[in-house]
Amino acid sequence: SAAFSWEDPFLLDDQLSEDERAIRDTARAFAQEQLLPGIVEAYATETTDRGLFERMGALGLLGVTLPEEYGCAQAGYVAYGLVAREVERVDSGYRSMMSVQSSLVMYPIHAYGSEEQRRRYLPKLASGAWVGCFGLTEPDAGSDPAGMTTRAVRIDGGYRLSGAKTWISNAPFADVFVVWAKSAAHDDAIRGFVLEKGMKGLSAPKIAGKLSLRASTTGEIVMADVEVPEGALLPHVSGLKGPFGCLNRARYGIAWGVMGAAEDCWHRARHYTLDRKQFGRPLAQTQLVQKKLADMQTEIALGLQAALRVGRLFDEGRMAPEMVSLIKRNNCGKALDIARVARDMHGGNGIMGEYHVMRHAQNLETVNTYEGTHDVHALILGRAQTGLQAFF
Ligand code: TGC
Ligand code: FAD
Repeated sequence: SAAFSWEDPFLLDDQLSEDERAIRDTARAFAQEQLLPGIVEAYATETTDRGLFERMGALGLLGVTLPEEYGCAQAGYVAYGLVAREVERVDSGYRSMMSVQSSLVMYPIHAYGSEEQRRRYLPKLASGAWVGCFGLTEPDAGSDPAGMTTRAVRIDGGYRLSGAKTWISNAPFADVFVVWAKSAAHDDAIRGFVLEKGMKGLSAPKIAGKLSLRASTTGEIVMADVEVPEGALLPHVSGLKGPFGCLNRARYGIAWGVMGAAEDCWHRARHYTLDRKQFGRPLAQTQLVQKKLADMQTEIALGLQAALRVGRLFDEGRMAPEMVSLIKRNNCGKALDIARVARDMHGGNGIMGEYHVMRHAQNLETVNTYEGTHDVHALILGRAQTGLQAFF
């Protein structure tokens, strides 16, 4: 029989190609060497280093799945997932910055945009010279984006947009805004528009004081009669399937990413309980602690294996959105549980920034909520197996 690898119980590493391992190693070195050293302070002071986008871009970590002709790595979805896992091993906020840029801004410009839009935006987004954001959620339309009130009306030579988006990652320093609006010129269908910083009537105030995801900057997008040219419309998609097509990719990346955060919590809890002695023995030599470590190992091994399977299906063109709901929901829920337990296992030290686990737990509260809450994904899966719509 083979030797058991406690860190990689199902030998996930063996199931990756050489190219996938190389991208994973690049992302890991970047995250550990360039993200980890500053995260405690960035989180405490609620600051985002915008220069991180350029550093990620230089290593080919933005828009990983898109074609080389636009400056991207042209790798598969498994590679994209591996990058998310490495970045989120350090902080969910950094993975958020990367996944919004890749899946929610670059992907729709590539999939739904004109050739002119691709050439104008993708190379600069791939290099990190420009930062993008994605505006779907509104103050009164979160889980139910069909209830959005942002409107586009036709004017001479283009459209006029009015409305407000909220909870938008990267918005306060974004150069490019992919915004979804009901378009009067298209029978009130939801259409995508690409806006640029500096347009008259466009502003993106920061939402300060978050107790979660503090290293990622979040803001509103306010559109006070913003006039855009015809070329701002994403021509090749209409309806909610536009934004959902982007969300399928981002949610998939999150399913990998949260496993990275969970692994960090698990390894730290193992290390801490091996070192720390109470009642004359390492905490790790108690039955309760070993059960917790075994639960963490089990859920992470299963969650990663599931994410890998969906990634392979993605690359084969066989992904169904419900598969993504299943892994987004389950992996986020399990990662959040693991982070809370790891915090507990660190005792009093667990509340300190330098032990990292409480920051992961705080971050995962957001990750469990955005991109479709834990319960919304349950309703998607419930609908798929009963045929009954239970949202309303
Ligand atoms: P429903 O009637 O189910 O569908 C409307 C149209 O959309 C199509 N569709 C999809 N297409 C592709 N992929 C999917 N996953 C799709 N789901 C639905 C569907 O076929 C239909 O097309 P058509 O042509 O027939 O019109 O829509 P509904 O209004 O009943 O919505 C149901 C529900 C609750 C599932 C959906 O609205 C939902 O998923 N809500 C959650 C909202 C959400 O995830 N928001 C995310 C905002 S972005 C964000 O959080 C970024 S954070 C990123 C970060 O910082 O990392
Ligand atoms: P609500 O929809 O009001 O939900 C509140 C509660 O009600 C939840 O528990 C939910 O599960 C539950 N609920 C809702 N409907 C039902 C139902 N039918 N049955 C039972 N329970 C239900 N959005 C973007 O567009 N772009 C971004 O970049 C972005 N970044 C974000 C960054 C952060 C830090 C955060 C916190 C959010 C971000 N979001 C973004 C928004 C995010 O997608 C929404 O917060 C999320 O979709 C939930 O919407 P809501 O907050 O309005 O909650």
